[in-house]
Amino acid sequence: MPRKPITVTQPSLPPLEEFIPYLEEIWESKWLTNNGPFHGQLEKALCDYFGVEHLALFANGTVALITALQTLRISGEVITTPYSFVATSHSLLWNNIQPVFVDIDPQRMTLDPARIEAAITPRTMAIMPVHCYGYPCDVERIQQIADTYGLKVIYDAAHAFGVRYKGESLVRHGDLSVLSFHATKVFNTFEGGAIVCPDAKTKQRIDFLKNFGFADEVTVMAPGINGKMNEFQAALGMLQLSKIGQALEKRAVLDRRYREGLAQVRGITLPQAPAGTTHNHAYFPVLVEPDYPMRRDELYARLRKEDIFARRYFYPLISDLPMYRGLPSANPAHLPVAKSVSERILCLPIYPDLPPDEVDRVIGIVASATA
Ligand code: T4K
Repeated sequence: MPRKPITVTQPSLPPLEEFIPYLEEIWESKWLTNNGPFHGQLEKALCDYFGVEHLALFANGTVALITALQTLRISGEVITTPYSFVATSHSLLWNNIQPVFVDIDPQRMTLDPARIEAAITPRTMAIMPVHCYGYPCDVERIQQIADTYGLKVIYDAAHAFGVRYKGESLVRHGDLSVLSFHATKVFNTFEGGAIVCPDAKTKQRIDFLKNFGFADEVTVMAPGINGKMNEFQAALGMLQLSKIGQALEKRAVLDRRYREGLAQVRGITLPQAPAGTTHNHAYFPVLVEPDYPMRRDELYARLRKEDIFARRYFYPLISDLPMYRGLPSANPAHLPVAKSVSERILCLPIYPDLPPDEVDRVIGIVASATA
């Protein structure tokens, strides 16, 4: 039988027969969206899972990011990282906010707190850091800076489902924390997302904003958007959540296998989450260094030839894209770490159903170049 291509990620799905009763319930009730029963159940279950009091579900992570900025009435400038998926910065442009790019820390690959203060201007209203690959940002130092300058912090926690840092869920940090439940994520509802928020009043504002701004049948309090999660997504989320422990454990096993197999390969650096992190192994990033016998893009192409679709998350940098590169903060001279990491990064395949012998095959190909 021909081998199946190996992609960088692949969604976890429950056995179909286990989802049928959920579908029957939806069909029976004919309640399909707009704050239905599964929506309520999933909000509650995720609050319990994260140990938070308030969370609002969304149709996807990008609309959640856009709405998070609206929730806190952010305008002017927002400090953010160029080393992320485009949705992070796009959410700023959709709100007419100017992104101000600041370089990343070479170990964490997240916004470097040492460089934030120099980027603050009278127009700065917030910081939008990203827990890239589920590696926690330096949340303490970022909060200190925000407190000193009176800035809000909105975390893009799209990669951070299930990550714990210093004993608590990472999504508890910041004024708001935004998750993605896209098919490629650790926890998926096909498409989906959420905002974690601190109090009932903020949650109410978010709920209005994600439903066109409706406060009641006749009152529209703001030009809100349609960001609602539907009942199909929420029901799937309930079933997925019951399996998340096993999925995270399988990822951890594969991560260990990669680390053991690649530890001695010359020119391959294996980044890891900072001390104090219980990681989710959402991605398996490696850095292809100058002493590796081929360049990153050659290794990428070599793997593709073998039907192994590793990805260059995140290359190119957001700040190099046409809609951002004219910004003063996008000057590559100010972003040397992000630039260098984006030129060396390669994310190898990792997902719960990835067979261990396929991990060994990937390791073998990566190692063979140095043989
Ligand atoms: N912030 C950050 C930091 C993010 O990374 C993202 C999304 C967001 C915000 C926005 O959240 P959402 O609005 O998406 O909820 C993918 C995802 O589309 C995107 O959600 C994700 N980040 C980004 C890192 O990766 P692509 O363009 O690389 O996806 P794609 O379609 O090439 O998929 C990657 C591989 O996954 C495929 O080669 C095969 C596999 N796959 C994919 C899908 C969609 C499957 O096996 N099944 C599938 O259904 O962006």
